[in-house]
Amino acid sequence: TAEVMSHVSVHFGKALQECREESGLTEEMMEEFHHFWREDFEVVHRELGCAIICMSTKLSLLDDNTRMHHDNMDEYVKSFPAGEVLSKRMVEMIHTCEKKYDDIADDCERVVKIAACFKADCQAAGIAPEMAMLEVVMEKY
Ligand code: M21
Repeated sequence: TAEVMSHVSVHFGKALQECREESGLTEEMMEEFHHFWREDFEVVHRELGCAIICMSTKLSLLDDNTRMHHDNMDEYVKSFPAGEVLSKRMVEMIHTCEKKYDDIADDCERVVKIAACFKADCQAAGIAPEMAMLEVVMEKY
């Protein structure tokens, strides 16, 4: 499942190039998207939230309220090898985090909190991809 997560992350991360400028996410804040999973990377910058919104929008993963589009996210994850073992769980995990921060009005601020919550929950569940896994998968996309 960490393996599937690494495919999703690497593919999703490709969209960062197109979203750097409009999100204001500098290389200093985040060099490459897969660094998201590094143990020492802190998911804190509001700009990272803006970038995730921009990237998710390009992949049609958000609804009009800037919340996850459940069906599209499920289909997106299923489009990767063995994606069906992760899709439902991932939608649930993200939704659990969304509910925790639903009162934050600023979309970028809310989404970076959701992303940090999602990362922590993945680590706790043992399904966070390891850096070595990500490096290997990066060669495939
Ligand atoms: C998609 C693969 C890896 C990624 C990391 C960031 C995931 C953050 C989830 C937030 C989704 C947006 C929720 C909006 O309410």
